[in-house]
Amino acid sequence: MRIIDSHTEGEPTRVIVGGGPDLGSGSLSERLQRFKEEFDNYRSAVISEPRGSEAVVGALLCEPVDSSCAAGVIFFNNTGYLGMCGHGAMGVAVTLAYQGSVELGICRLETPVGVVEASLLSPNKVAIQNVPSFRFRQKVSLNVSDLGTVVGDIAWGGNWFFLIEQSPVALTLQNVRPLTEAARLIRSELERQQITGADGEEIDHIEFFGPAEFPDANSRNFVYCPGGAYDRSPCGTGTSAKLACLAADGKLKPNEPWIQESIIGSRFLATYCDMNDGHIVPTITGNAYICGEGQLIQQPNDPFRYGITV
Ligand code: PYC
Repeated sequence: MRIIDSHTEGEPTRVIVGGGPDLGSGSLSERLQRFKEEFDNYRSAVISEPRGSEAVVGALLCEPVDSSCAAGVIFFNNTGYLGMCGHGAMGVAVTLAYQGSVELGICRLETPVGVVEASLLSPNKVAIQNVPSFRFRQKVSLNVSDLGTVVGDIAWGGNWFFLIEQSPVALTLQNVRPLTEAARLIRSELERQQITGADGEEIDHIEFFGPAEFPDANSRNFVYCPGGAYDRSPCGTGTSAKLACLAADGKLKPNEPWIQESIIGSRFLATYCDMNDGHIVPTITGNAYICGEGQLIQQPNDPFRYGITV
């Protein structure tokens, strides 16, 4: 498989640009289903050690159904598949530009949860117009053993998030382990109580907020991803879910900028348009950089050619 690696505000994306599985035709959701059922070992080979790491999000490029799109994209990680991925969409746009497949300007990407519009503002700076986002439930109270009562909102930003305004642990990089453990406990409690997103969908991202370190940013976050890794970037879909909550609370107006800082101090600039139907359309801007290019090799006698999996 031929790959191009990038990072968006510190969070890695590995795009399969050649030699990936042939998922045939059909909608992106149908092809995602085929990926899951028939080719999951490609996912683990690309993401799991020894070729990848838990922090990497993979992106398989495929033919779009919508001919206005530059590419179809299926995102995946160390545990499964993602409907959308904001930092990953920025990584894909920058990768396509690096390859010479698209020029600066608008590049539409078709994902299993809808079309996102990437504006390449420079070879590294990308603004993503995300899928419509919304808050589903407000102030859900959870009693979590070892943590006590935590209160959070449930929102969709292309993935399902449980967003906690007051982080139970101080938001410093040194605290990544206790932050990860607190988020893991909250996710398990949501699962135990069968608290879900709309249509019973699993809430697989947990997001904590607190004060920003830098005075010009609005907030700092910590985002726990489905496979247990934390997002090094402020998380595009997580920032979209945050905007949906701020909009629903009347705390942020349409087009008003929101600077979301990540746990490593990198940042996204976010704004939204109100669809006046309970949904908003977020635009998230960040920077992605190419950091590697190459070929993944799977020798037939390598016992870990499909990665080290649990
Ligand atoms: O940027 O949306 C995002 C994302 C999801 C998981 C990791 N990053």
